[in-house]
Amino acid sequence: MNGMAVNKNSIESRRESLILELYKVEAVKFGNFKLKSGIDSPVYFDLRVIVSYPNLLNEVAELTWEVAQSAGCLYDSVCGVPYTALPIATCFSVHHNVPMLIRRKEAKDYGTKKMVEGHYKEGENCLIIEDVVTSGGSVMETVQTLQSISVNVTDAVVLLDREQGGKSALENKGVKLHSVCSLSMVLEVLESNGKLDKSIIERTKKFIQENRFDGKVSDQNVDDSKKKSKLTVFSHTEKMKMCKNAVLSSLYGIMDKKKTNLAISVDLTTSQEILKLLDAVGPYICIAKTHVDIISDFSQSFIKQLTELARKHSFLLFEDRKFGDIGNTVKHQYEGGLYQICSWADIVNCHPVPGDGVIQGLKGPGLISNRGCLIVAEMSSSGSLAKDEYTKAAVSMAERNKDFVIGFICQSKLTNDPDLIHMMPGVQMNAGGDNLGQQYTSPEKAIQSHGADIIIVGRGITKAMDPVATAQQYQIAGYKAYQELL
Ligand code: 5BU
Repeated sequence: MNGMAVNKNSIESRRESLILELYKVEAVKFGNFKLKSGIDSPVYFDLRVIVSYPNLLNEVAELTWEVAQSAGCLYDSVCGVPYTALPIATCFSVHHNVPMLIRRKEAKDYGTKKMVEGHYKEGENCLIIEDVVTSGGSVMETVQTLQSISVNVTDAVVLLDREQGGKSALENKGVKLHSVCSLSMVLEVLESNGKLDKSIIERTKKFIQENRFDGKVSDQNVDDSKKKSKLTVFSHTEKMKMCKNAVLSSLYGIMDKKKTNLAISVDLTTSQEILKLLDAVGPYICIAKTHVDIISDFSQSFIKQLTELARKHSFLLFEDRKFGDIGNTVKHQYEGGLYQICSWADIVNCHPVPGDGVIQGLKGPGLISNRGCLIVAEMSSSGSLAKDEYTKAAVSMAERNKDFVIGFICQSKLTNDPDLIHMMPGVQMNAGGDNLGQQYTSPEKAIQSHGADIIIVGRGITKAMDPVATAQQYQIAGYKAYQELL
């Protein structure tokens, strides 16, 4: 059996470096994530990525071994919980000459129908290795499989204990859980190294307290899916700090400072009407959305005045151009022609229908000028073809291009990723639509039921008797709906 003394101090300092490294490679992320259990969590561990960093994987395996040694665990073999912990267990096994067992998730449906691969002796003791423990359910599944072939389990080592009750739940079943780090340790290290804001720390701690499994081992895929917690919603300030894109971060900053999630769609057809209205509603909006190709007297002088207003009132400019051609064409349409959109619009949008080329075409000039792009993933108009698989493909396209894509024009919440924002058109206080297919949702529903971060309102304001007072009403309604979610 294995066992050897280990220097505890060296583990402490290596733990800290390990946490910083895991944060750096985004194996630890803060945002809004749906767990397998259906619970929305402010923190997510994706330890699958460590296989891309051999030194890090090695260090994880070494610390796992050292924790097992300092806890005095005695074992004849080691078994990783499939799949993320398999490479950790493999390194552990190879470096310390400990035989490994592999647990199959499903028995082979041919041949030997084995649940466990590798040679073992009845009555031997196996050490379980896991990446993250929440309720302890996955560790317990592996324990039960091993017990079914008469292999004993007394100890398990986990890289990260989320401290949601898994440790005591496993102890109730006779399995001692030892961890390389705990979630509190992760928060402490990231806070003391200036990586996380106090509010994120507090929110995460609150989440852990409110989502404990209280000593019951359960399979998260089954039991826990029934006990969904309240949706964890991040404030604009928190999102501003979490998101990596500069355009998005400045947008969240504006939303927070001006207390608005209102984008006006200023679909008027003369320069003067647009400039006059924007000067008046400027204090209530975070974005002015334009269709410059409907302006009858478009000129570069209009653009100069528009950008001055944006600066004066602190709002972003979004040209709703909906690029939808091959990369080479959209590149010219974006940077050249009459409108030279890239030179002044902070945000543009595109249809995903041409494939990634449309993003690649826009990205060249866009990134040079620090711009952001939204993908039209869903539309507000009746009979829209942008749904189901098309919308899913739009989300993947955004995820692949997060250096330039900052979110979606959509009608529903498509992701919890703080780097991707949801902007929803088709919003009016009066339900219904127009006679050309537009369909309206109220500001409250857009934010609270459809998951919009930003409401886009056009004629609800521009055609109102008093557009300025109405814009303020939309600002208040939209912001109140958001605050109620917090
Ligand atoms: P409305 O007046 O609030 O209906 O104007 C909505 C604006 O949003 C208008 O400029 C449309 O071109 C734009 N829009 C939309 O209404 N629905 C969509 O799905 C998309 C854009 Br994409």
